[in-house]
Amino acid sequence: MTPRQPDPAPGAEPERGLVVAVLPQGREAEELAELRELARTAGVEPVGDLVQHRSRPDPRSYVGKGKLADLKQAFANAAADVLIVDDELQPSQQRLLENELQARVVDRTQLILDIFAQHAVSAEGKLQVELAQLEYNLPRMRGMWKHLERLGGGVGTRGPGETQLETDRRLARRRVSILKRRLIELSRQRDTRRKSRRRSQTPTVALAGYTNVGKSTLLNALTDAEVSVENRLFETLDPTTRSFEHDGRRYLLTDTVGFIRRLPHQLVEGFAATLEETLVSDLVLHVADASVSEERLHEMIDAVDSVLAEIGADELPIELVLNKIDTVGSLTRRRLENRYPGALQISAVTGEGLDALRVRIAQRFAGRFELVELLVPYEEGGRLAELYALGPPIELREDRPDGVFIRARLPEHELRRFAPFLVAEARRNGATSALR
Ligand SMILES: Nc1nc2c(ncn2[C@@H]2O[C@H](COP(=O)(O)OP(=O)(O)OP(=O)(O)O)[C@@H](O)[C@H]2O)c(=O)[nH]1
Ligand SMILES: [Mg+2]
Repeated sequence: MTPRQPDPAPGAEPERGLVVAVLPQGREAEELAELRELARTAGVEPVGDLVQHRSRPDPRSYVGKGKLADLKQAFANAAADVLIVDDELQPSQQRLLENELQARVVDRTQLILDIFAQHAVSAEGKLQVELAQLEYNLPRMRGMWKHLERLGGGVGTRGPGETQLETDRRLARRRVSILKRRLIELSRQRDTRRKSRRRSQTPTVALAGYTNVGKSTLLNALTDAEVSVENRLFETLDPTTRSFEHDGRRYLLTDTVGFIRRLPHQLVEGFAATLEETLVSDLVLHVADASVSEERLHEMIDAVDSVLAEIGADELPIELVLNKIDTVGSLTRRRLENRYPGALQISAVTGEGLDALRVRIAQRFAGRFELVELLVPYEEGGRLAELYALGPPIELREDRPDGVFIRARLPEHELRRFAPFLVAEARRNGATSALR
């Protein structure tokens, strides 16, 4: 696991980190801002930075050979303890940099994995992080035993270090398969819970979006949830589902883990089960942060779209919601309106636009249910039980001389089953569904 100690005790000096990025020209301001934010969230104070403009990192030393001297100088000048690198390093690049600087080098993936490790709360979240960490560490284990390898020496013999390395690798691989099995088991249990939710026909909405855009704040604002909200990255890792009512109908709303550009693949894999929560929803609210620059906003929206595509959620109906609209003026609002026509502008903090959002969600589902009036004769009591088992919102029930009169919203595909009892098709709910 990672050697760094996160979240220093109050009063203790946080570690000092120099951040370094290899980038094409013109992108550094925002790229570095995000990397600094990641460092801070992980408990490292960014005390300096260095950017090299290149089309791609140097395969040996990440920054170019010539730039290495500048890097050492900057590291010393900033009195840094640790180097934070914007990309995932090859194990050999990491070793070379560590040797050059005589200090620890943490790459972007490790940084994100660390943050996830600090924030994992549920047993499942912890397993997912452990799995991702093991998958990150497996190809990097060789370095850990270097000092022992030297003891073995000799041509054709394996040093004790190598043996130990093999043992460790085997143990790690075994642990990986145990973790995978457990996660599959947990995912199955989740599946069962989900199925029972499906049976109840309650429409499910997932909140997806870049990290720190306000998904949890929105969940809290729309439901009575008390999910933790923090101005830092990856506050939420575990999906939380709560319900809210609008116009007599119940909806389920699920908060999910935030995305980030270049999400480490170990995490996409490890968190697949959690991300599945998004996949099985009926509607995805893609929450974006309107308080950042338009370029950054666009980039974040793109990053989320590509993760959604990666997990196969891009075929679901998606509704873009621009949050934190309280932080921008009328000019920006109009510009955003032009750029993202139809996207609701809301503030989870002030409550602005939340009524419109509830209406929008309801409209999305309107066509899936139909308001009907049924008269079920008393001798057909079994059918009445079936009806109740569907759990539809029942607006009226009256015992009449010739049977039980029911006014309810039925899922469209169940209508035929109850057709014989239809009294009259009640007024349709207006809006046609965008879901079909
Ligand atoms: N001004 C303003 N701030 C907001 C709004 N919504 C959320 N925030 C702030 O944005 C920060 C992040 O909010 P969260 O709800 O934790 O964001 P999240 O998307 O759940 O973040 P992760 O769980 O880390 O992915 C907090 O400091 C919130 O107070 C909003 O509408 N307006
Ligand atoms: Mg959150």
